[in-house]
Amino acid sequence: MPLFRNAQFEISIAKPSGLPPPSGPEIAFAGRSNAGKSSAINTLAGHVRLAFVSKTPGRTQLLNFFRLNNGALLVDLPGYGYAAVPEKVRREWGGLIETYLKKRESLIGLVLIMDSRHPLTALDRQMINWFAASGRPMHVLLTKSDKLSRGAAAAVLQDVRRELRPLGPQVTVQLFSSLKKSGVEEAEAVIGGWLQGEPEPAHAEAGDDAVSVRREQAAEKTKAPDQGT
Ligand SMILES: Nc1nc2c(ncn2[C@@H]2O[C@H](COP(=O)(O)OP(=O)(O)OP(=O)(O)O)[C@@H](O)[C@H]2O)c(=O)[nH]1
Ligand SMILES: [Mg+2]
Repeated sequence: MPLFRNAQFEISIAKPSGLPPPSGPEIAFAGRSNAGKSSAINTLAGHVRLAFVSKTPGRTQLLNFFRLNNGALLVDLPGYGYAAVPEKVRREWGGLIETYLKKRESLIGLVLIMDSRHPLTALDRQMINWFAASGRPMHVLLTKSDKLSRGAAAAVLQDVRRELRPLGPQVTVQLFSSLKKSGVEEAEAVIGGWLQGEPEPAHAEAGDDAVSVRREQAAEKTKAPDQGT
């Protein structure tokens, strides 16, 4: 069974105080508004309308949690960088995203979505550098690759990989298209690897054991410098 099949909507939250107690490893999807985060979640899940997709930027205004078969959660974050959102709302979202990414002990990795036609904006770079410093893995999906020629897409992939290489091997990059459903297996392999971690033989089998081990590891990792700031 592919990792993301049968993902189920679990909860939406509007404020950090609404965060449910951790109940499984979480993988967040972040990126500029309209980059294609919700579409990527739907594509990975093989489900047309799991996460809400819209032509109007700023559609996802809440943190939306989707539960996978193996107990892990995907978290669709509101997009950043959407200028038309009133300043007050933007600050609230920013606060919500930042609090979640900084404090959530069950967050084991970040999927960062960038439109392959406009990668590495200033806000993307901020997010990438800030999150990479937490030591947790990050996988970049250069999405909407269907809008580029093969050659242009390959060039973008190479450029972004080269730019991010100094951040180390925990930052990985691939092309993705929700329209063409391309890149799904590669993304599943990377995210599946995070969920399995580097299991010790005693915990090698999938299921609750692997998940709780992973959660403990995630909790360990977040005791890094970020905590308490
Ligand atoms: N051609 C193409 N269009 C895409 C792709 N992914 C997303 N889109 C389109 O881009 C628009 C935004 O997609 P969403 O998935 O809602 O983007 P989002 O990042 O979740 O946006 P916010 O929730 O507003 O931050 C929609 O019109 C999608 O149909 C893709 O891979 N290819
Ligand atoms: Mg969205």
